[in-house]
Amino acid sequence: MGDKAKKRIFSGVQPSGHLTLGNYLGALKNFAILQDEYDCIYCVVDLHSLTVRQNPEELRQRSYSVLALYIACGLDPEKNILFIQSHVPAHSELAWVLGCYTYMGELGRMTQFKEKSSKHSENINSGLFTYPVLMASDILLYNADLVPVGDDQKQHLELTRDVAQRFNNIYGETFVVPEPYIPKQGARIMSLQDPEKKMSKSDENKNNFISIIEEPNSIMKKFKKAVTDSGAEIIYDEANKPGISNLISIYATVTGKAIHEVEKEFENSRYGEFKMAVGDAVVAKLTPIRIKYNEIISDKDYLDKILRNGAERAEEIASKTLDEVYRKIGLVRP
Ligand code: ATP
Ligand code: LTN
Repeated sequence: MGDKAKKRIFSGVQPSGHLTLGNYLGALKNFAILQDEYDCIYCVVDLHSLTVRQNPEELRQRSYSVLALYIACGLDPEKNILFIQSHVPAHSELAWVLGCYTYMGELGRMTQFKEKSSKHSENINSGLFTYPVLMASDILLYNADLVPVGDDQKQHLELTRDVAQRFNNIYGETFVVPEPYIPKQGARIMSLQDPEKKMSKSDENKNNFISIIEEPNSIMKKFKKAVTDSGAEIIYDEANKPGISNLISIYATVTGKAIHEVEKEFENSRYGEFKMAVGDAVVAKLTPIRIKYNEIISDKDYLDKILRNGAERAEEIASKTLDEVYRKIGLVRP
């Protein structure tokens, strides 16, 4: 385990679609908040997105798009390591090793695997099954102390911890056992049309999600159409009012207010008015990000330079961990 002055953070986002308000509130917003206090590594996990069939040209474009969004959301490329997973081969290499320390039973219990297998029943590939092993490799290669993610990734983090502990028990202290960092608010933003389901960037119904770079008119239309519940009160009740509760969560997280403050603020309002207030707050939050994104997305030289630098810095850390692992398990080193 290397010497680290600051605690280290690692997280990643798949380039599997346009990043959503859920990705922003559950993950990216916190990435930016944590960058001063921690030594941060943020990755575009392109290999993970191959578990679902991708259009090659779109995938390439989206990988740049995630990087540009990292920067547009406030991540400083000098301060943080920003890179693409496939640029550092140690991720795939460690994944093979860790796969030999992960049980089929553990992987079969993963909710994301079950959900994605039923959604893509025509393509239940082995990558979908071993996905969490690659994720564990991402995190453990950098000896991350903390992993900021949305609520849906909690189970994968637990598996990562189990694999790290298992390896450490056999071979002696090798990996830092990471902790999840899941925000109190915004960790599980739900779909606008189907609030029982999480907002997901790969949803085929575009009315279900708000993209981070969506135009204000379109954002307002989607909030206007968002599903609400029976009754007229604006109160937080996930079980009986999933639609309104989701909108309250969004408004609270975007404005930094507590749920009870939001309920109070809108106690005399109708659903329609409240939906427009949520839309306005989201537009206000996302507009500067969209403007910054549009400024940098076409500057491929700038983005490529960041990627080269990021991969170099990531590689330096990752190759040391991989070498230590190879030695400990008994591989002959060249
Ligand atoms: P996909 O639809 O392709 O599975 P996704 O939208 O779930 O993608 P990921 O790339 O898997 O997004 O996730 C990036 C980060 O955003 C993760 O930390 C994840 O937990 C978080 N996240 C994803 N969806 C939400 C959501 N609806 N609410 C809060 N956080 C979320
Ligand atoms: N599995 C995550 C994306 C991801 C990740 C990671 C997150 C891949 N590797 C490492 C944190 C740390 C997802 O589906 N959201």
